[in-house]
Amino acid sequence: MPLYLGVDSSTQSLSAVVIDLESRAVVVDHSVNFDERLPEFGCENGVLPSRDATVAHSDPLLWLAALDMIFDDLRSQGVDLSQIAAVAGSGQQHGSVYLKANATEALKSLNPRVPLARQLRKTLSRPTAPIWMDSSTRAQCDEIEAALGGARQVAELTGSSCFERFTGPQIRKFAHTQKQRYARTAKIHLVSSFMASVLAGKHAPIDHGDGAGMNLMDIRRRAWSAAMLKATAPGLRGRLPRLARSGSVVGRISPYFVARHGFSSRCRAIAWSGDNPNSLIGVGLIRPGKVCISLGTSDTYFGVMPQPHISTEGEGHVFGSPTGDYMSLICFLNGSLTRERVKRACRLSWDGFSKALRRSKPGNGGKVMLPYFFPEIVPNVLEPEVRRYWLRASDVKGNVRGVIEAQMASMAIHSKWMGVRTRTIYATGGASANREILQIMANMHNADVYQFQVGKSAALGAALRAAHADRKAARNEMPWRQVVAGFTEPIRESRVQPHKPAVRVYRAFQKLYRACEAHALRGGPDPARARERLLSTLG
Ligand code: ADP
Ligand code: XUL
Repeated sequence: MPLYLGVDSSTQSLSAVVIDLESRAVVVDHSVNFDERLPEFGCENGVLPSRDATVAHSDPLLWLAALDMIFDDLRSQGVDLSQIAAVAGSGQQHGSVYLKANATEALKSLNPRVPLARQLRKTLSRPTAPIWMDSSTRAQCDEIEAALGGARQVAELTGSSCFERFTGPQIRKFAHTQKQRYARTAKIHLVSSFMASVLAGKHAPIDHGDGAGMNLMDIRRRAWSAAMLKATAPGLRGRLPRLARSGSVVGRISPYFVARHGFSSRCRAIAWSGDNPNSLIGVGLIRPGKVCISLGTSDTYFGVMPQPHISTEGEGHVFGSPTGDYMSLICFLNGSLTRERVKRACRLSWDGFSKALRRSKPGNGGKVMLPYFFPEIVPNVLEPEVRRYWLRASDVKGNVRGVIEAQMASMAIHSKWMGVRTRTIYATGGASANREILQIMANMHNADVYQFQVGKSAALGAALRAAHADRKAARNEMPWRQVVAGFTEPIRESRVQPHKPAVRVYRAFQKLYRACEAHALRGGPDPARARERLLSTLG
């Protein structure tokens, strides 16, 4: 029976999920953690050290080394890679890889006796890749928006106003500050299209899902926008790959993977997409109605939309969905790494963290944290600073509850523009294993929350995309609902229901949180009155 492989190149790890479509079984679920397995690349949590807190780059060679490593791992676990009919993938969104003209030939003639990282090193025109955590391009965002007539115009055209981490502003910064390297750049890939190019042995397209995260694609026409390219950098058109549907077949897998890792030469290489569009499929969101919250390195809140519905206040994005619809998404940078900071400062294990949540009460006795350990995307905070209201830094339970209530309140507040009345939330990503966190999510959103068997929704979504695309290419297309059936149902018994008294407390808490946010970020009035009102609901 044919197997399908989904690979997810994320911030902290590379994951692989292999599925058997016939028996609806996940046969492999495996990850390579960058810091643990490839420390020689000098990254921390998958990011290169930087003196400037707004700069976040990673090493494309690290991702290549992880790709060779994960296939070695799978074979040593007895997985027969020759049974894989098609492979698709998922990349952390927005990150970009800069290649010289010699990349075309190098990709075509990969030598199976030499590791990928070693032979592709010479093709990089820029040794590092800016990733989604980078917030160093505010000036470029302002310049691009000004050229287009304002942030709203850019949002209407591309699905998002200019965001610092988006690829267009990143390219503009590179083109202006490193002119010679830009001149030597022949092709600019996203993480997704770069990894797909390596697997296919030729330049792969950028799909509409990930292309929408660049501030370069016309979201309705799904084509490069001439106005955006012009406002971004000179000579950009020729440096970008073509755009394509997310189910496009790039070609057969490169002979490198056949000779070195035992793939079949018939294996199809499918276009990759961003991690969030892949996760949408991995949690079975093929129709509007439900939302998913992914608690990974970033926390994301997303759902399907038949038509683009755009946030004009800069709170979120519209991307293409792999089904051909659209998806709306909000990304919070202070996700897992921020929870880890609090956990570490309080010297707790995850069990201890959960215990602290169980032993403290909704509303946190009126203590509030604004958890900007890192620059934040929504709301926009460029200079990281943790703000505490009526909360001492030494209060363990208060800080643990403070960070989670802040993250959940921020999601509830900043997702209002989507206009979705959320009754069911699908939770995924590493921290979705934590039921105490999910209880706060359920209470804050007044919604049922469900967990999934496979926490790696992006890699699973990629495997399902591979299956869908392969069947279509073989003129044996299967509808999406049939492709995802049996893989993406949440665990029924995992339902976390909202507690009504806590839901009431959180209505007042959200007002207090909003007031603290306005006070800290916009010089708004003292939030003491909002706190009084919360304390009166706490009784
Ligand atoms: P990525 O975005 O890199 O794919 P994952 O979705 O794999 O990340 O999530 C990894 C994160 O999950 C880790 O950084 C860790 O903070 C978090 N995590 C793992 N177990 C728990 C837990 N029990 N409670 C809270 N967070 C957890
Ligand atoms: C989405 C975003 C992150 C990355 C990394 O816009 O920036 O979710 O995709 O996971």
